[in-house]
Amino acid sequence: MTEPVSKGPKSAFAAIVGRPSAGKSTFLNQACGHKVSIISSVPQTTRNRIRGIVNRTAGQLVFIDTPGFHESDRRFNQHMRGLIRESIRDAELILYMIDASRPIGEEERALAETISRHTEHIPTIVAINKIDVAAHAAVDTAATWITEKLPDCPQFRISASVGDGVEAVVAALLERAPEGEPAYPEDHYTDQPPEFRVSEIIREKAINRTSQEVPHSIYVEVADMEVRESEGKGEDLLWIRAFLLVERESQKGMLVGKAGAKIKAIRTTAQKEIAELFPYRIHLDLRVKVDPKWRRKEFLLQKLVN
Ligand SMILES: Nc1nc2c(ncn2[C@@H]2O[C@H](COP(=O)(O)OP(=O)(O)OP(=O)(O)O)[C@@H](O)[C@H]2O)c(=O)[nH]1
Ligand SMILES: [Mg+2]
Repeated sequence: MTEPVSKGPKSAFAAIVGRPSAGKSTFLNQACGHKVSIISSVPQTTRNRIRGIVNRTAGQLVFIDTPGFHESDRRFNQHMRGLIRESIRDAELILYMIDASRPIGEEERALAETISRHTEHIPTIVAINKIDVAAHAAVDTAATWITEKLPDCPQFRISASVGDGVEAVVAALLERAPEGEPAYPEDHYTDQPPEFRVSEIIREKAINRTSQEVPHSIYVEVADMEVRESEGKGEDLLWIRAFLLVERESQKGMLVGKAGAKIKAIRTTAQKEIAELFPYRIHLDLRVKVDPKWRRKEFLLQKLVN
């Protein structure tokens, strides 16, 4: 007599890896149904490992969104590559995201090589992304190339921003996930502390309004968050004081803008999005400050928390 196949709930940690701007964070937000990770057209938007939780009837996936894999000797980039390697090592599943709208270059080859060293013991799914804008021929080229590099990994053609193929990827990952109890309660979609989510929303709004090297030079520090009771006069207020740190004096003006127009736009759009997270009215006090050393400090802090 054969043993009945057990069909318990699935539970796994899945690392999302890919080059900068491949669409990793966009995928995570689509799969979670919430904005968990910030998005921009600027490469290397994600700087930390962001967890997003996906609950389906078949089970739970905890996705780890990672910074884009970028070959560079700069210490900060080396540090971010370290985060990716650690995420892969700790993961039970890997989702490898390729941007089909860009040619495969050295960086993609280096990443595929890194991933290939893990596929034997970690089930890996490849998502060929941006099929809404990539030429058919480019999608086919990416698919052929990946079949050669990672022959045993199933491939999916998706558009993370439109949502096409996202559920198929989630289902394929869940199929390969081990059985187990969920790591988080089923109504959770992230485990990020509120201060971190607030700082990331502000950073996104600032990145999207600056250009050249400025987006990479921005760091957000939430100095204070405090609920002020309305004493019967409507909704309570969440008062937030935050600083936008830049590395150089010249970058300060670029964030403040003419007559303060830019910082005002950053403040109001961030405030609106923060209001969707909390059951309070929001007051965001946002100031720009120069701190040439934030990168070094962040580097040290990350070493402590990651
Ligand atoms: N047309 C199109 N654009 C996409 C798609 N997915 C993501 N994008 C865009 O690609 C850019 C980068 O997306 P992100 O999700 O921030 O990419 P990422 O891989 O997280 O990037 P890093 O955090 O910098 O590594 C953004 O402008 C997205 O809107 C897609 O399926 N189609
Ligand atoms: Mg990202």
